[in-house]
Amino acid sequence: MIDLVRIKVKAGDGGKGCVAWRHEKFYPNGGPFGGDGGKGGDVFIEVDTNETTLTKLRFTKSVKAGNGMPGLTKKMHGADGEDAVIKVPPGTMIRNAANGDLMADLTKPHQKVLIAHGGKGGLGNQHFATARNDAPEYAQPGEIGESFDLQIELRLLADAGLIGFPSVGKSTFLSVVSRARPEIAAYPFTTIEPNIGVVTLPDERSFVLADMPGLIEGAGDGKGLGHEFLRHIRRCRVLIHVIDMSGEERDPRNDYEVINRELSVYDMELEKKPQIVVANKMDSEYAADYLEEFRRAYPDLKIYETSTLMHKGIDQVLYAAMDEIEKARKEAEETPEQSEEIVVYRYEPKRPDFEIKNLGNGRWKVESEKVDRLAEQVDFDKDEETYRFAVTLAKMGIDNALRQAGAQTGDQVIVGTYIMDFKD
Ligand SMILES: Nc1nc2c(ncn2[C@@H]2O[C@H](COP(=O)(O)OP(=O)(O)OP(=O)(O)O)[C@@H](O)[C@H]2O)c(=O)[nH]1
Ligand SMILES: [Mg+2]
Repeated sequence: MIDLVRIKVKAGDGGKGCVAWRHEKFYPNGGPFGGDGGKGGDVFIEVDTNETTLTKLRFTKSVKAGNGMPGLTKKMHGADGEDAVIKVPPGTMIRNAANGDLMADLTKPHQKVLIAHGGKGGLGNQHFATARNDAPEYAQPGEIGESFDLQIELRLLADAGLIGFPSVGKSTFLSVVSRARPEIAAYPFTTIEPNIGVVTLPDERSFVLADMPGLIEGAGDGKGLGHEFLRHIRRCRVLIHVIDMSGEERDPRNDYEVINRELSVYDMELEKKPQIVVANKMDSEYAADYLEEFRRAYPDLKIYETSTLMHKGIDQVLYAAMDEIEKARKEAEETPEQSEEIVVYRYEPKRPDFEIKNLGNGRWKVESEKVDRLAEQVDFDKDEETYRFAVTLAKMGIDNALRQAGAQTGDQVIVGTYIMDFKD
């Protein structure tokens, strides 16, 4: 089962550099004094082990980091924009929705990746004084922060697994506590593949629960549906061991011991997993008697009585499971597994920064989000700003591209809403 959400993220833009002059008592015509703009905030994604599903993100349409503030006079830096952090459960994969590229694969507690870089702040005019020009009217615009459409996906792994012999009521349990609709029937091996549901407690804590196909004697050696799904059980933090107390077809004590033996035959580690023991079908005629006998056999065992059919005793089981899961999550956080490899991919934009369109009759258009945004910040009435802008375009390779496309001196080039003359 895969949980999937889409979110737009936008890192903050850098603040504009400041154009200012020193005007002080002893420096009546002081030099350029404009400070730099602040850096735009970054967007991070961080693993939070308290999360198990993407439910909280389902209604988040977009996440935006703060913009950098413009530079100030007296060479003062504008404030940096605030970072934004999106919390996700471990096991979350982040893709660029535009092309499906994997940007990050988050598996470890507290793992944090920078997904969209904030723009650098623009330099103030103090940086642009030269021998020939000691009064530069120019300060840099801030860089635009990166933005992406993200596809966030999570393969749900069960926190808790329902185990027990066939027909003890595992699937019924799952159907009562979640929106999962597994098949339920009076014959054994109804469940062939685990079903998964998200359980949300009245206090809003939640975990992922799976029912399992019924285990039988010899399952650990591959009998019945055997190994196939004992593998799934290994990933659960907690096992809910369901026992049929009706005594109609089964012997509860024998069942309890056989299942535990099969777990340890398959994998010694399974035996150590926290187990919540559930005496089910307590609505049946002789269940109380069987339970009494069972308790006598295991006086120290905590046993939860339920009737999944009558929806009785269920909440206590869920709270107990939740507590164990939280304990296990904390432990996993303190002793992270070393075996799994961390894979982090950093996204490299592949799209060219601009495209040249020939409109005919000596007219050309530069199509580029980056250039459009830059152009928005340029005051074209100021020669110096216009000149700097032209230099930036040349540095981006736009002049060359125009030349290669066949532009000639005197042609018109449309950039954003501005028209420039092309000079070869
Ligand atoms: N009397 C009684 N019957 C129950 C209770 N819970 C489940 N049953 C019945 O037991 C039968 C088996 O239930 P399932 O939930 O399919 O059992 P399962 O453990 O998932 O079985 P497999 O998938 O075959 O391993 C069904 O006929 C249920 O109606 C209960 O609390 N009381
Ligand atoms: Mg079942």
